[in-house]
Amino acid sequence: SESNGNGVESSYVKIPQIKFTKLFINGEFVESLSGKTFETIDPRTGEVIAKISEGDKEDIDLAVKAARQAFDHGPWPRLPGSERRKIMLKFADLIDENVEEIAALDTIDGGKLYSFGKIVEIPSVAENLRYYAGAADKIHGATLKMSRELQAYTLCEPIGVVGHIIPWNFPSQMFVMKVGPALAAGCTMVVKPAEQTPLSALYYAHLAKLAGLPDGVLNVVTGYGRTAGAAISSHMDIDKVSFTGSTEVGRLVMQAAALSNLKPVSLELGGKSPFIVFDDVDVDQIASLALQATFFNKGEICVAGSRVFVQEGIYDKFLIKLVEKAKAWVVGDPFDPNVHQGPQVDKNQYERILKFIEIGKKEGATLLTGGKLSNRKGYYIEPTIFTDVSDDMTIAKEEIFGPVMSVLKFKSVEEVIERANATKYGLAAGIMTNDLNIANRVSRSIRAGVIWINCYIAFDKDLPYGGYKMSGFGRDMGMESLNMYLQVKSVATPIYNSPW
Ligand code: TXE
Repeated sequence: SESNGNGVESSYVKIPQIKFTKLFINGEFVESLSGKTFETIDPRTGEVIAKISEGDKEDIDLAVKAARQAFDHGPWPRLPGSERRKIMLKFADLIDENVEEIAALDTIDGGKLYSFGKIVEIPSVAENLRYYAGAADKIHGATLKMSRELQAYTLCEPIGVVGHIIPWNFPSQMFVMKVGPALAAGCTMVVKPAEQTPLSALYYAHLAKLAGLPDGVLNVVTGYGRTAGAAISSHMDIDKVSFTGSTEVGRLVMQAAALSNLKPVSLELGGKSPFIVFDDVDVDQIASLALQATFFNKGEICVAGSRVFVQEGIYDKFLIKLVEKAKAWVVGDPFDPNVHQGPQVDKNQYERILKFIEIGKKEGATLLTGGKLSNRKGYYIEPTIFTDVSDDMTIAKEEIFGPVMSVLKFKSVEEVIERANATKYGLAAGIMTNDLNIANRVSRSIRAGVIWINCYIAFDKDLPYGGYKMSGFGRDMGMESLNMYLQVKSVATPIYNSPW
């Protein structure tokens, strides 16, 4: 087994040295002003990986000053889009050249599957960046012929200094899906990664500098939410905040924005998405998809399809398949290529999930499989399936953010639409059927930002996603997300003696 010299080991891959542990402000890695650090933990063992600089309000102030200077006087927003594109493409190439190291960082920091990171996730991070690089020179306003006497055009201008507050479940994807469009738009920014997973964000800052990004354009301040995060949402000199995280904190962010400079916010928050299975499906295939929908990334995904509604005609058959497949779902070291599920991100989340499982049992749901800890060190939980769940039980209502599925039986299309919508959230929904009309009808009836028909967690750089209801507002990914970092200016001029 290989160690990083700090006690972090794996028998499958070489663990990289941790090269970046300080704040990245104005193009330099610097200690926090207080000199304080926090520990980032390997959830496979609970051991400390590294001590990371703990940024607070005064570090955010410095980072904002750098970003402000880079926006108000620096070259970045003024460059032709094609010049921004060039630097972003270089940044993407550097990500590709370091895929294994980045994937390993997210695995030790967040317990994420290494092979998925290496083969799918990190390469797609580079691709997402290229997608927005390609947009950088195609940002246009419109020409308006308003009347005989007035002509106008619109300019799409970068919104200014952006604050990105990101969560720990997809440290790399979240980073690029916020930073990519903001860079293309010509914004400058301060990123606060989640305290659980700061390693890859600092690594990206280093690569951005290597790619030639001017100083001050991208700043990364690691630290806690209630200090560094809160300083971003209440900052008077930040022009927009983009937040992904819990609904509870989303509310705080919006409140702080309102009470400070009324900066616009976009919020991507929690979910409790329905995964609806109609009688006509291939039971074996859709049971596998249901497992992915709930247990992918250990259930730590905002769009998890954790309310599995199954139509009564196939209900019994479907349950048997689900349990059979859940028992074959391998929990273990996320570096092991045969493992399906690694440890939960940290002790807090782990205990929170176990508490939900206890509540499920207490409220009378039947635990079909899982529910116990796997007997290894670290924050591992087995894939857990509950039946006899009623819509008003806690486990059917609250986002668990762990590998816990509730299976619910339904009879008719009308009934399942009503029950699927009976939630405060509206992030995603899955509709499994071969009946085109049912698929179309249900897609239009569900109040959620993403509908997947006969697939689930099917993301693409070109597919915008975001919430309805208390899952938030604004759209990440796709060209939609570019609009969050632009503002429209109208310029009007009179025309004298216009011929027409
Ligand atoms: O989230 P937080 P937590 C949900 C999920 C999970 C629960 C709690 O249900 O179990 O939230 O997770 C920063 N001002 N999601 O507590 O606190 C924080 O430092 C400004 C869903 O980890 O919302 C981190 O960078 N920022 C979700 C980010 O907010 C603050 C992904 C998210 O952390 C802050 C994560 C404050 N006062 C959790 N307090 C999704 N939608 O995918 C914290 N932060």
